[in-house]
Amino acid sequence: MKHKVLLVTSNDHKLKEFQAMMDESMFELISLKDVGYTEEIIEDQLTYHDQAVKKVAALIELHPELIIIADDSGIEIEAFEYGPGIYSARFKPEMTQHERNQWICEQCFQTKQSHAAFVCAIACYIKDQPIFVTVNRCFGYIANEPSHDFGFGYDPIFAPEGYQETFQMLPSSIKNRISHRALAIQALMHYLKGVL
Ligand code: ITT
Repeated sequence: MKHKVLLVTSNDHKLKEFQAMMDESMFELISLKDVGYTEEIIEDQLTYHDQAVKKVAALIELHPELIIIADDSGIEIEAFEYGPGIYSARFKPEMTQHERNQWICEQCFQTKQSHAAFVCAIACYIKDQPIFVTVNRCFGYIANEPSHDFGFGYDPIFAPEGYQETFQMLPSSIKNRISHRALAIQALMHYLKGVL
């Protein structure tokens, strides 16, 4: 029998990546839409860890029998003293994602401070277990210019260590093997297979 896993996210790109990386033979991934949850979960925590736990905790009382997971992620960039980090979803809100990406590239190029890391925390609730959390980083650098004006968030400007191409240009099979989220999902799978 497959275990139902509720993913607490309103980000369709994240949902797609989880769908591609979770072991389908063991788990059936369901989304907030599937359980009809539409409330906004305020992002006011100071760490990826605590924010991921907060997202999971918002759903526990409603669905105590489900496995519940959430992702809190962001990008850390040398030119911004390793911000915006936990504020990545709300960084420079007056700009479109494309303008923001272009501007970040310019700042990194001008200051020659282009080291960066993508970060992903995943929290997981299973009834009668302590909440599991893993926080993983994928290191790399900011490209001199965005690879395209579309894609998932900061993917058009981040190239992982050892690659010339950005995550947006690389095949998803590579991103899904080496990314911050891939590393966190690998740790999650290890935990789930051990505890179930
Ligand atoms: P949920 O909270 O509903 O899951 P969100 O988009 O608000 O969705 P976060 O608060 O975790 O998610 O914000 C993380 C932001 O960092 C996200 O909106 C993207 O802009 C960026 N981000 C995280 N992972 C990324 C990835 O793999 N590729 C590109 N951008 C990413």
